[in-house]
Amino acid sequence: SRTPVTITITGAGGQIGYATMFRIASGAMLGQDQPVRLRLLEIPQGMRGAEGAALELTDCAFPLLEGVELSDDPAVGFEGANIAMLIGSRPRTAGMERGDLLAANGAIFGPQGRAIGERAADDVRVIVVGNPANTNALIAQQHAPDLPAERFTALTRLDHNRAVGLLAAEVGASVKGVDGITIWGNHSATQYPDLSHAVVAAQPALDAVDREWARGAYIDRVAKRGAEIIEVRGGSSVASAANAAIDHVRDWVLGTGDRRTSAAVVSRGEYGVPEGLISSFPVRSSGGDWKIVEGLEVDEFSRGRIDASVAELVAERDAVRELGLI
Ligand code: NAX
Repeated sequence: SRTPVTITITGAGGQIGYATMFRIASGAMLGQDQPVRLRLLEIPQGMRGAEGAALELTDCAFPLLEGVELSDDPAVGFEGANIAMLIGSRPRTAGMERGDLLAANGAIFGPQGRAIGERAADDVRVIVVGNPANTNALIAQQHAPDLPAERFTALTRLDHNRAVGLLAAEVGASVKGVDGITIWGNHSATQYPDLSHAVVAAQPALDAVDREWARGAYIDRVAKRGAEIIEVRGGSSVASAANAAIDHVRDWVLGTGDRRTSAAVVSRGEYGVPEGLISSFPVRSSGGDWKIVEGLEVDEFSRGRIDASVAELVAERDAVRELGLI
């Protein structure tokens, strides 16, 4: 039988952590023939929640689950990790300045990145979900200089899946017939969901929908979907966020085939995005590596939207540099 894969989940006592671990243990992420070991990493205040979830994991008697360990010490939690899902963070709360937010997250993602660099398995793959996700991923990556930078990614798959779902609904088509959407830039309100190269129901998306909608209301709806969920549901996106994180890791490890998706990965200068930034791009995965899809035509409208979101990432990077966090 196959060697178990070790998966570390931070923020395991929180909502998204809870919604993620049962699906991983059931085989939804790495497949029905792949045993898994879970490491649940929390801070002391979150340990009871993680302990409770671990009791429920026992009660599911998942055949693929080879073990569950809990810790509030990153050096223990990342030991031997093949996959690290960094969900716990310090999100922005009312009245918080950007500098405070970045400093609080630097104190989390710096030490976690260092622990990953020192303790995790050589093949470790990291996905950051906790916001501000792109910049938190950059901070972690900068603290693990011995690992290839490409192993650090951030989640924009939720934005991507939202963009797919909303396009399919607009056309009255199946999501199976949607491909070629790109989320560009930052996982924030400046993100750019781009239909320029998308297809839906076997035709170019921009022919299937009103162009003004595609480049106006649609972009706003995708970018503000998180706020819409909070307003309607009375709470933030949880199951859909967990689902997107699982999709990201599954596609990274098992491959996308010919289909395209979106992920925030390290730039080598593609599409004019400054080298080293962790920015969302059109991607495919094969052989366990994300590859940015190059050569897509970028028109003037798209150029402006991409540049605006990338400028925000540059400002976040400069701010964490000034704070001495990277
Ligand atoms: P919760 O507040 O329910 O859970 C967060 C958990 O993280 C808590 O149990 C907390 O104790 C733990 N934690 C905090 N610091 C930690 C540390 N240093 N080490 C380990 N654990 C730590 O939040 P939840 O709803 O689960 O959301 C988690 C994060 O996902 C938030 O930052 C949120 O903003 C972010 N999101 C990111 C999305 C994305 O698409 N990239 C979408 C969904 C979500 O908004």
